[in-house]
Amino acid sequence: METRLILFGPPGVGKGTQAKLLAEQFGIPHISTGDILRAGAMAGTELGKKAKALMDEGKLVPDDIMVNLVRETLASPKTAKGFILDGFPRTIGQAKALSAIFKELKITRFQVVNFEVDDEEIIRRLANRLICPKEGKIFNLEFDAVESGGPCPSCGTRLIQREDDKAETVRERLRVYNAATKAVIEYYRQQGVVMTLDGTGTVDVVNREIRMML
Ligand code: G5P
Ligand code: MG
Repeated sequence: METRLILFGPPGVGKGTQAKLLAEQFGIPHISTGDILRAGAMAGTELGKKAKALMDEGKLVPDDIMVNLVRETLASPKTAKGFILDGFPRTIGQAKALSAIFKELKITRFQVVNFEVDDEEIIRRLANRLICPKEGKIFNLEFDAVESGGPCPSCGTRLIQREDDKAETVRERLRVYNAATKAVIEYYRQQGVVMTLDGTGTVDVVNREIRMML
């Protein structure tokens, strides 16, 4: 049976970390709209340049751009066995557009995993996050053996902090989440597809909990 998941929640709750693990465990693609935009920004594409300016300020990229990007990605045969959507949808407009895309693709079964972590912990996690700019791997200074500017344990590339993980940008991202994104969960609650999860454990504990819920 296909596994189709939407990982939902504020910045820093662990969507990317769990999406990467689950993608490996289930052998299905991880579709992170943030990763796609960051890759475009690194490659210097038109979309990437436009998105980077907004991302660096903690603002959302316009719905039409995001919807086209996700429509194209989901239409790929690689998603035949399922997929893990991470960071999309993020507005009611995107959620409605995704329903239309699912209809076009005859997708009727999917689940939304709603991560909950309090703001204080989110701010702490993002202040301690490092990423590998090459592979997008995610680390944390508190529990991974990494240091800022040090090598990625898997490929040796110099680890960096995300531009939008500066304290003031994190505050703006949380504001945008509360203003524009949070309400999306109600849209899915009405469809009876939401599983809410306490995201405050360790990465392994959260991973086990998600797999038990599915
Ligand atoms: P992104 O890239 O989608 P956000 O803000 O949704 O960014 P973010 O920051 O990537 O989410 P995350 O993926 O939820 O957070 O968290 P993570 O990276 O896995 O983990 C964060 C830290 O916590 C890491 O250090 C990790 O090691 C640690 N951690 C993870 N899990 C656990 C755990 O279980 N326990 C503990 N103790 N620690 C853990 O979007 C970026 C920007 O792109 C644009 C917007 O500008 C957005 O701001 N964008 C869109 N715009 C419009 N519409 C869309 N759909 C868009 N998508 C992206
Ligand atoms: Mg992420």
